[in-house]
Amino acid sequence: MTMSLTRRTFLKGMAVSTALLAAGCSPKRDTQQGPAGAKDADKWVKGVCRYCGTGCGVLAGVKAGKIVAVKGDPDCPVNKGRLCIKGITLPKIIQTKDRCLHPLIRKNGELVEASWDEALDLIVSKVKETLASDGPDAIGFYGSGQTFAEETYVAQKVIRAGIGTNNIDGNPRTCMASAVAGFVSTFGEDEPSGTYADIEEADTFFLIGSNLAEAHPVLFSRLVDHKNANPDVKIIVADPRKTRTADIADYLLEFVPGRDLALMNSMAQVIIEEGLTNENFINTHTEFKQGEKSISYDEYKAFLQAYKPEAVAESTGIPAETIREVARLFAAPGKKTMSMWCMGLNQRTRGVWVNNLVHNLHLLTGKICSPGNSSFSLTGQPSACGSVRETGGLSHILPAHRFVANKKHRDELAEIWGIDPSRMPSKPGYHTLAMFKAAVEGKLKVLWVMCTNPGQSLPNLEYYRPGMEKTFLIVSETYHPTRTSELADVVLPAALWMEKEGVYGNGERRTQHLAKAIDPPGEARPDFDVLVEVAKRLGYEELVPFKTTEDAWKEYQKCQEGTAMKLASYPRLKKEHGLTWPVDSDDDPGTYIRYARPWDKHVKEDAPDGIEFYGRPNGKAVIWARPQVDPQEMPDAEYPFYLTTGRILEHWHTGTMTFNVPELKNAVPEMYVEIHPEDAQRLGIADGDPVDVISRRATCTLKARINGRGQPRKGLVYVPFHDQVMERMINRVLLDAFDAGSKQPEYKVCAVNIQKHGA
Ligand SMILES: Nc1nc2c(c(=O)[nH]1)N[C@H]1C(S)=C(S)[C@@H](COP(=O)(O)OP(=O)(O)OC[C@H]3O[C@@H](n4cnc5c(=O)[nH]c(N)nc54)[C@H](O)[C@@H]3O)O[C@H]1N2
Ligand SMILES: Nc1nc2c(c(=O)[nH]1)N[C@H]1C(S)=C(S)[C@@H](COP(=O)(O)OP(=O)(O)OC[C@H]3O[C@@H](n4cnc5c(=O)[nH]c(N)nc54)[C@H](O)[C@@H]3O)O[C@H]1N2
Ligand code: SF4
Ligand SMILES: [Mo]
Repeated sequence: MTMSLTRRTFLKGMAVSTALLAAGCSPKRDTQQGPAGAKDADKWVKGVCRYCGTGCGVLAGVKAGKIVAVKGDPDCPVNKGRLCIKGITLPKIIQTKDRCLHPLIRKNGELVEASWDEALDLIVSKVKETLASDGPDAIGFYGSGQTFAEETYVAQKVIRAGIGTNNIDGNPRTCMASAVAGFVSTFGEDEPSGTYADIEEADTFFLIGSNLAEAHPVLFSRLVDHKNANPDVKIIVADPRKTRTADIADYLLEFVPGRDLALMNSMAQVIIEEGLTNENFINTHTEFKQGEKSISYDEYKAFLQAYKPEAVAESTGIPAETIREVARLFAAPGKKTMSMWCMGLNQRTRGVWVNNLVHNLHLLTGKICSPGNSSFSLTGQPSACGSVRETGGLSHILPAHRFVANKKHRDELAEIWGIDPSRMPSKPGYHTLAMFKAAVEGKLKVLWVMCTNPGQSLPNLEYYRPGMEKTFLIVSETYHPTRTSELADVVLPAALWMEKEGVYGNGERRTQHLAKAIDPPGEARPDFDVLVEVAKRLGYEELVPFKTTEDAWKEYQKCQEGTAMKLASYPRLKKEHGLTWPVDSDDDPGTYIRYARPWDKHVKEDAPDGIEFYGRPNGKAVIWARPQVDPQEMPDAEYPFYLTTGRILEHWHTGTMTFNVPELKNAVPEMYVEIHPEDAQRLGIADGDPVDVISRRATCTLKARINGRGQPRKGLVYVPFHDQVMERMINRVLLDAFDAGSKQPEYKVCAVNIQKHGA
């Protein structure tokens, strides 16, 4: 090895280590991280990190009824012992001064302490009264990708078969709905074909609309390790903002927000024009569609002619030659390509279409359904997949990937549940924004919110918050006050992470069990127990014959029979470190790659190339012709900037947990607005100056951040949405447009003006 090579390798190693530290991860995989308390623990209880959809396995160290330390589970294949800064500091979310310890009910305008009996009686009488006066559709449940699967399973069963409405939705609507609709419209079934194991197999990575370094830090660390060990690995990052993820990029496409459709159509055009397609794969495993109708391959090619790189260079802000280079890299013969994306694509009025376009690139090149070839939608919450997409926790879906609109599916469930099919409501319920709008309009009289904080996380809050105040609002929460519990009529104190037993399902189809390690404080109770008790008090005993979460799991497993979404049993989940479904028998090790043999046994034995997209009637995936359509609200003379919002490493959503951890709070005590240096200079704004961010809906005042960890392109500003202080709650400023197909809100693009505060 020459000197210069050694030096180059050393420098590269330095760069990736720095990237790792920026992600808050230890660079060494096998380090048994854990705070000082680790040596005091009497026992270690197996669980999963409370935060992101990565789904890192954890071991919680317990002493005298308290969690004294957390370390990464070395046997969990997701993280192999590694954790990020949020995972390491988990014990500190438990004992805090704002834990909600007793039920509260609103009396004379004030929330006052009450007994559980009093609180539950009030809920039951209100529900019965509303059923009599307004019928079942005046009642709704808004859940979360952070509950356990058993909790949402019970909630949706009681809402549907008990109350008699499909008005159950949840925050995954704000997060994953476009990914779900993207998978279903392309492959006929939800959830990705590959798993995280593809990271170590791939040669090329296409990260679009994902800030992996801050939002999925341990996956980022796996990618960094892989690139470190294989210097030829190439990474393309497409984001209108230079983020920490860009630190490891070979290509950075800092394009105009909302122009992903044009960008990916252009890549597809280059791939076809330059003969980089896999024609055998296209002919055998795909078909083409545009809108409602089928089209030919030639018609698709003709459609793409408008997206030649030269034609979209200006509107996307990416030079034509760069588009060609990344398309060639993506499609390079003999190389394996993995795409990963998250909210930059999903949270858009064309979220479904833009998901389709990533799948298109994989289908055109045949880079899917084999190790390292993966069209992988990253999941945000720890159990958005496991607890909501799989259990039927949205208004249009039923357990095990069934659909409300499908009578056969409804009848199957009625049979499993032992109820008359007429008790299964057939009308799809309110999606998230429709549900909160119905509250504003006085049509929704009772709303139960569990494990989510819509009073802070919905868009256009000035419009929706009064509706939450007006409706009879029940809030199941671990902390009080929050921006939602402050609006409640009843607050039910919830047991938190590791204070209850249940199952999470992460973004790679991995189902993992969390054991109970400690008792909840005060009178806090697991959400599962509360749901079961309320159902009983409402007279639906026969729907909830569950003493434990395992009882509910067993019934839920019955719903999975005959589908390809088969999950492992409790005894196995307790013993093993997560299993990726389908898990078809008690000795099945789980499925690495779906739709492909030898891994997926649901594929016909004689399927050509061992591949079958069995979710589709003809076994073929769809390549969609989807045109560029701009976001709903574009900058104009009065509101000349694009605003986008998102996350930072240290904080989790509405901050209820992470602002309780001193290390995380002190790292970033308040949110800010990132501005491009030229824009700032033109407006006389210096780093740290207070800046008004003004939209048609509201104004926030935040400190300017220039050349910070995220650097937006010119004409774009960025605000993380974690702040709880009203003047800095950016969701007041956001517009509530949503995708017509997925109903997911467009959190990622709206128009604002900015000015120095007081100027
Ligand atoms: N630290 C931390 N981690 C988290 C969370 C958290 O709150 N904190 N939340 C979890 C959850 S629920 C989720 S959903 C995930 C979200 O994970 P990510 O989606 O990775 O995070 P975001 O910051 O919301 O957005 C990602 C990027 O989208 C970019 N973007 C904006 N507009 C566009 C556009 O038009 N096109 C493209 N391509 N990109 C655009 C933004 O600049 C941003 O860098 O994170 C999960 N992990
Ligand atoms: N501006 C902007 N807004 C966004 C987004 C964005 O990118 N930009 N992203 C959207 C996305 S992707 C998401 S996922 C949502 C997330 O938005 P939310 O779900 O509203 O945010 P969280 O802070 O995760 O809320 C979870 C709540 O559950 C409580 N909790 C914790 N554990 C338990 C438990 O076991 N039981 C109960 N009952 N409560 C518990 C926590 O204290 C917390 O208040 O935000 C959406 N809003
Ligand atoms: S990467 Fe996500 S799941 Fe893993 S420790 Fe960090 S927050 Fe937890
Ligand atoms: Mo999310």
